[in-house]
Amino acid sequence: MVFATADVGFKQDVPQVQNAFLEDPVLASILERLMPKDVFAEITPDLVHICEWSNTEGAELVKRMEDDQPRLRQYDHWCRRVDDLLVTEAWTKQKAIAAREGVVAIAYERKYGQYSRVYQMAKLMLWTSGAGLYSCPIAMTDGCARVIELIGTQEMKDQVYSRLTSRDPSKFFTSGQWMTERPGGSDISRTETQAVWDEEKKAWSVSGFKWFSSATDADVTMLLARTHDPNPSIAPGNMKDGSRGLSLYLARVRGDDGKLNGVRIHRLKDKVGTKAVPTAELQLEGMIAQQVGQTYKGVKNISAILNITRMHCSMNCTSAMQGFVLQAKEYARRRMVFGMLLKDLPLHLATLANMELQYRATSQFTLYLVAMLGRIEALDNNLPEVRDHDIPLLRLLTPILKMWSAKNAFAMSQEAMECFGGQGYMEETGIGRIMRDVLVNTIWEGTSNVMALDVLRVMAETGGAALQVYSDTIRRMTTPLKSQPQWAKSVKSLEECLVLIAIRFTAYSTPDGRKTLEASARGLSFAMADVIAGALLCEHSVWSEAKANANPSNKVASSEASVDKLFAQRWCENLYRRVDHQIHSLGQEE
Ligand code: UCC
Ligand code: FAD
Repeated sequence: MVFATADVGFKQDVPQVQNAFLEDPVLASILERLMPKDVFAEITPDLVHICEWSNTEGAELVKRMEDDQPRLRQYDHWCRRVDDLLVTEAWTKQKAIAAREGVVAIAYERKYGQYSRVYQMAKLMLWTSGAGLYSCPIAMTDGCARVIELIGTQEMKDQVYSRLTSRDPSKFFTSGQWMTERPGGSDISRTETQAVWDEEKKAWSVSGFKWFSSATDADVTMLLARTHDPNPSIAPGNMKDGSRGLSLYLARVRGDDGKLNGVRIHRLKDKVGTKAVPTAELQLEGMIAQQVGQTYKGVKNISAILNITRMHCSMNCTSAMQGFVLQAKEYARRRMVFGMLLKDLPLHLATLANMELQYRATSQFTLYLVAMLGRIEALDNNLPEVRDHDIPLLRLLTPILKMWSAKNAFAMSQEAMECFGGQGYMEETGIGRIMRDVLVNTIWEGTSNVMALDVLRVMAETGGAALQVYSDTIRRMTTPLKSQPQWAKSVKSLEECLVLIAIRFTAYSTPDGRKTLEASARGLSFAMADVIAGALLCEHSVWSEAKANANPSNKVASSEASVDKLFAQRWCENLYRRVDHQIHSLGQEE
């Protein structure tokens, strides 16, 4: 008789996603729709390559970054304060690879004009599984580059922007973003950090305490500080209270000699996830900095970073979802239970289908906004479609997408873990790490409530015009479906949802209704996300069907078209009930 031992007996076939880009029809078909044929063809080899890298060297680096986390050596053996931040070799290597792969540069070289952003973000999405949380400093670097591009001085462009967007590892700079202080991160109006003009150094001297700094090893940082005005008539103590007393500053974190620029690393944070990232509390004492943009316009000026990094958060969530779906499907093809493969069991299949539906909706919504960002960055902003459509719509939808994708990605991480049974709960499968890491997207770069309130800010600032653009856009997307009976239920559902959303905003847009509007803000944002995601799934399905019809012998295209339609209709037909619940419930919308 042979007994099972560690060596003898059943061994589970190991699930392995070989190449996320080649194995996932969703991303490729969205890119194909959003880009001209020649651009799509030209970037495809790079997307295939980055997946190969992510699965091999990248996966190994992520493991090493997790096993050997950053440490702080605060004093040397002579009791001298040194504040040595010790990051792993793997983390440092990621920086060089990020530069070589152009994960920031692609967006600013604009080789493909308005499509450059889509290319960059698609690459980032596929790079993330091999980069791990190195995507965090890259997001802030991208945001910093955008601010300098928009409002930086020529000197900042020559000395900093050129390095943030460089492909040369020996020149490449990363950036931090220091906003949060002990009195508040959502509300930065009580910021204690101060900037005083140093006439001798002809620069600003910044002092205070920054409560969270993720990219503590960054080369430069953008930070907010309360500006000392030499004119005492401005305010008592030469400073203005509140967030409108803050200005934006750019500083080197270390000098050319490697010494910290007026920074003491007070402590490294002990976090639930993002363990590879050296997040610290920082004491600033005379950090030499340059002001960026107008005095007292700090919040407005840093918002360009926020809007880019929030997009990175959504891309990070989309990437995680893609991984969950591909891995869960792959496991279902190999794991036997009750004499059958998981993939053949109706209930498990339904679980996988729900995950895939959420992933499809999220990738549509994310890439839709990325394409819009690309147009704003590359085209003349006075073009009516950019000025009157893309700019207000991107402003409205960025916080909605950030909040919605973060909540949904975390929820999906739990489902993905369960799909692997007990193995899912093991650190070795990596789902636990991604679950912890993806969770932070609900908090950093603004919590869910702050995102929902940002939506109300946009509504108030535009007097409802942004909502009009949103509704008109969705109606335009569904117009081609109206004449087709098979789409009647979906179109009706989308239109009724738009009415519900508009009624809710109108009803509470009075001084008396403000509190109720605020309390419903999350539900409204979720509803708006679900509706536009539905319209985008429909729009994609129409495109997919046209592609299949244009080439009837292409069996793959025709099967993809049927699947696209199935998912779009499934999403839309359940929508009205969900949206009705979301906009009438307080805080139980997800
Ligand atoms: O968490 C952080 C980094 C972690 C690492 C992240 C890596 C990402 C990786 C992803 C992939 C892995 S850094 C800290 C992030 N902190 C936040 O996100 C702060 C959250 N709080 C907010 O967003 C608040 O809403 C505040 C701070 C913006 C509120 O400030 P105020 O001063 O009270 O706001 P006001 O007075 O309403 O707005 C001031 C001005 C207004 O314009 P003007 O001056 O023309 O009236 C607003 O319209 O700023 C404008 N504004 C904006 N403009 C405010 N927000 C925005 C915006 N998002 N876009 C454009
Ligand atoms: P609070 O603002 O105190 O929020 C507490 C609760 O109040 C939340 O539920 C929030 O949604 C809610 N809330 C706040 N305002 C309102 C309102 N008006 N109405 C209703 N509810 C509200 N910051 C940086 O500047 N740089 C960094 O590099 C950085 N890195 C980070 C890395 C990690 C891993 C983490 C976790 C955070 C990081 N942060 C960083 C800080 C982060 O941006 C803030 O923690 C976040 O913006 C929330 O601010 P807070 O911690 O002060 O929470």
